[in-house]
Amino acid sequence: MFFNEEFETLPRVALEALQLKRLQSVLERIYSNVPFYKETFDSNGLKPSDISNLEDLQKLPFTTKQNMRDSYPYGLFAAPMDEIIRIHASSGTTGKPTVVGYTKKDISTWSELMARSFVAAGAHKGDIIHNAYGYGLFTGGLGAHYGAEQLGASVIPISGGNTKRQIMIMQDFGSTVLTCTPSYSLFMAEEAQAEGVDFKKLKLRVGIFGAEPWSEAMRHEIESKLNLSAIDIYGLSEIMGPGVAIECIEAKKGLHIWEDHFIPEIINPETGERLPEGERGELVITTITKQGIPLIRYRTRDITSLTYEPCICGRTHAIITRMSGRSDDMLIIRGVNVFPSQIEAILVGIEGIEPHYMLMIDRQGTLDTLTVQVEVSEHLFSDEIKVLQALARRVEKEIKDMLGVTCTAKLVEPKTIQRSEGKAKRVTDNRNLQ
Ligand code: DLL
Repeated sequence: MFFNEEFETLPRVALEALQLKRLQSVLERIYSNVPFYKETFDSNGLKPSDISNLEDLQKLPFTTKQNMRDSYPYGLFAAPMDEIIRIHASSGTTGKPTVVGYTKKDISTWSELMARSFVAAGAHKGDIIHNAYGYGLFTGGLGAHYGAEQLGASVIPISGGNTKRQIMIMQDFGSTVLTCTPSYSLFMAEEAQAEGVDFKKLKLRVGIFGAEPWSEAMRHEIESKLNLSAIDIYGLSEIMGPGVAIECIEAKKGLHIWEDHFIPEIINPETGERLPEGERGELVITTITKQGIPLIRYRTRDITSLTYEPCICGRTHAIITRMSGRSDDMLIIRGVNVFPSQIEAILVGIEGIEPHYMLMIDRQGTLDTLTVQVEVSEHLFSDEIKVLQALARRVEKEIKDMLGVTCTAKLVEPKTIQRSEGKAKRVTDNRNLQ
């Protein structure tokens, strides 16, 4: 089953011809509309017309999250603000988020690609889609919502949280498709069990899970606990949001990336060189239809591999394998993206503690937990316990307020956190997601 059969099954030659045409047009557009790209082209002695085939894409420099940060908030937009109808944002490496804007056409493309993704995952018109991705600046909620409507399914815009109510609604409303992060689905299963609700009696048939790394082992656990078929969905706000790539239910082996809108490449994250088909490296994506904020060779930092082998589902679009990590230090804790540098920036601003810290991430049951160990200043350490407790609560509150992540702060004696002689190791991740 397809949502847009013609485009999802375009023969390779036609697909590549379409990519080139769209690439050339987006290059012209950004050269005239985005000063950052004009300068990048000019300083490399390039003109959009120098790109005469898809291989030439490699002549162009990468775009990074840092470039987006430098042009905060709207500097990379290629459309005037009166054509931008939606703004989303995700965590940047410091306190400032990465901002993206969508024109009307961008929202309609995104809706179509999400609708395609739903169909690839085995959903259809008539399904009741229980959308527990968060609604807000995060792209998960609204992305899945618009796609579900485009498909013509009934969408329940429940968003995240209030798990008991989620389970009641799933039961009473007869939800057939669940969309949320994989870890949240397992938490739901646990809560349901505690409430005496048997997932086997629910109507759920398919779960579409993404926004954080998960493993094959976790897929099996989810499938057996929730009694549904679990599908991996990938995306990132900078490129669009959810629905950049999705597994098909027929093969469930890797994710089709919608190549009529995105050109994927895999590079060696150290050298930037393009890697051959099948080799693992960092995924780089060029958007070829976006109007609001087109990005050329955007470094996703996600590690995967790419193959063009035909798939039994009939889709001709390339397949990326399950993400196996990141080439930077971004952590995803309960679906929230966090950079250690953001936590550091908060700690540095709090009187009475030192900027020596260690982040410990564990998985208790199905939920991620974050513990921030941080050293107290000498002059405070001998102070009464009440003062220290108040300080710990302040650290927790500031991290929650600024980053949206719940953590436990553990204050430790001065000079007890190991100092490093090279690259500091500030994170211990015990979740074992591979
Ligand atoms: O997480 C978009 C999304 C929403 C995708 C709902 C899927 C479902 P960001 O908040 O910008 O956007 O985070 C993007 O999350 O670069 C990956 O590191 C990670 N990520 C997303 N999907 C997957 C996945 C949304 N299926 C970052 N497997 C990306 C592993 C994923 N990591």
